[in-house]
Amino acid sequence: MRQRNMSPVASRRTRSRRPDPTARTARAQPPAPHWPRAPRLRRPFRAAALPRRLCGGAAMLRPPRRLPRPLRRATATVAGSGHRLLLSTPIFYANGPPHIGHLYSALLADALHRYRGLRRAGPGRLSTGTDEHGLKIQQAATAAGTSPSELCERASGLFRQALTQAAVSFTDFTRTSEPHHQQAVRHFWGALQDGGALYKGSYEGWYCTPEECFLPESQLAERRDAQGRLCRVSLETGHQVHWTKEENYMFRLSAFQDPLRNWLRDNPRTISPDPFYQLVLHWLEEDLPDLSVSRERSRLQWGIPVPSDSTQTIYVWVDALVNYLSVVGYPETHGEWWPAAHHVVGKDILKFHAVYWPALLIAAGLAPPERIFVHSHWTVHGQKMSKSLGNVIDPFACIRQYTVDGFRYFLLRQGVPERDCDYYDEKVVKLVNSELADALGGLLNRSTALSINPSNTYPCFSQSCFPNVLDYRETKGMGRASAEDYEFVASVASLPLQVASYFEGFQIYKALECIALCVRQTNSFFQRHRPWKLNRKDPAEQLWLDTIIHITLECLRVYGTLLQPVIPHTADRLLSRLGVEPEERDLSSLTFLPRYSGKLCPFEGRQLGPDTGILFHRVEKPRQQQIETKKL
Ligand code: ME8
Repeated sequence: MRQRNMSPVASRRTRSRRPDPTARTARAQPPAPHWPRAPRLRRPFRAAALPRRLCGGAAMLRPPRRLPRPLRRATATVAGSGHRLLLSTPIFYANGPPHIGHLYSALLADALHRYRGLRRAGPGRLSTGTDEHGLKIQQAATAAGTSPSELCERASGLFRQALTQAAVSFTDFTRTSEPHHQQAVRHFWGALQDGGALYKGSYEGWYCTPEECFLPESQLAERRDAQGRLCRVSLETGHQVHWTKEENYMFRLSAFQDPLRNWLRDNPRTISPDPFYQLVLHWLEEDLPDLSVSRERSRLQWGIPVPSDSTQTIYVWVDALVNYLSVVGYPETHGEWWPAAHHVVGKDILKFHAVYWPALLIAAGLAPPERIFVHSHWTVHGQKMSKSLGNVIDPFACIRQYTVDGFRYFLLRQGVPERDCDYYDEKVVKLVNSELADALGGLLNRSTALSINPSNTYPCFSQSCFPNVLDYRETKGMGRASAEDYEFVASVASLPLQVASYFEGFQIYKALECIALCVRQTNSFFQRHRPWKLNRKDPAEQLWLDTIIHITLECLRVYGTLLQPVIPHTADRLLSRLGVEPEERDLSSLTFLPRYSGKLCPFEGRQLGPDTGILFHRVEKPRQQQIETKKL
């Protein structure tokens, strides 16, 4: 994993403390077991506790003067019912076109944002954008024979277009070249300076331009370049590094080691999944050198000048991170949103978000973000995606080939945040065809076929066929449902809570896995009872037939509702076919099979929506392997 670091200018020994495993969130008991074998549930989201001390252990260096009072407010603005929440994607470097890795980050954030909408959890924003300053962009523009601003204009447009085509429901798109963002960065710099968190120092180290950071010796290797000369490269990415020596402004990062540790120990769910939380704690056990936060303007012109020192340009990472504040109106109106922010980031930029960003925020008198969701990377046929290998996968081509929903489903169902995932076309075709076209589409098709449901209505559920029992092993002689049927409806009944718990823990792929399993079980249920063989003229058979279809449509309603954050268009078609009105599609309307417990079912007897044909068409592999087609 790429561990970016700054200069070894100031470092100090730290005490080694292991995290207290008992501090983890306790698990709550499940609700009353109305259905047999309900799964155990996680406790709902808990308010973040306050950091115990703000600048503990910072005695060696001058700690920031201004105390971060808003930290105390952090507890009051937690995401939950009725609260505001800012969800964010990283802002993407505008030095090249988007690829599926970028899209994956954005889709994860989009699914969380849409899911929150389903919960009617309160006002929410989804921010994204482009990171347009820095040496990397400056050099890319020179190489392309264009100006940085023109390059950024084109790249930013492509990112916006890719996200829009992929149905990412972003509410804000920040370009760091925009005046309002630059104003926010200048203000933020002023807050750091006022708080005593900056000093000017001579600085030297190995700089990696593609990663826009300095790397310590431990993260370097030696390699021969094209001319056979020995050169230093980043161990992780293989990019060449260059020795850089200049006068820079330094940020007293080392003064924040204890505050950061305390913040994370007190808020163990801040970073998900857990292995990344452990990794950050581990980083905080090691030396935390101060951070160079400016570059000489003579080397880097494409960036925001340091206020009151026109010989220096603000470090691109400080500039970029402040997008999370500028988007919510910093320095004027951010208090309405901040710190209710959840950042989705790739593992490559975890240190920037979980160490540097919170430290910068505290130093500027603000609270750290509430949560950081981390994901791993997509590789292609086992290799890292890179322009030089020519294996970059173009999201535009994938959407064309597999449809928006097909490709969204693939990335979110197959992407596992904890580990890298490998992309190849056969995998997309197989997954999307089996789970969306065959299993889900087939189920809708079979259960709404005119041959078994000629009235095209949501039929009635009969309790005499499927009696409400406390223990299904005692149903002998009662009704027509088997033990397997009881187990199956129990698993569908528990699905919304399982999905909620997986979304909460940033395991969207697991939520989709559970849904896919239930869809398979519903197909088996339908197949097992062969409703097409039942004699509609026999009133008893008709009751059972109606009950089978009712249960199947209820299952489909649950799947359609829960799949909205991932496959919004297909879910919309599915719910429309079932006659579910737009206002009946949120989670509060998701009581599964209410008639089983003797409650009213608003859908019973209702006319189904019009048949608009196949729910999801099978997809095919492209003739040639997908390679990047969009160019800047
Ligand atoms: O790092 N697989 O921008 P970026 C999965 N501008 N996700 C990937 C990926 C891959 N192969 N490659 C990239 C930057 N990503 C900075 C961010 S935020 C204040 C500044 C995802 O364009 C991953 O989330 O290099 C990565 O962090 C993000 O794209 C942005 O990458």
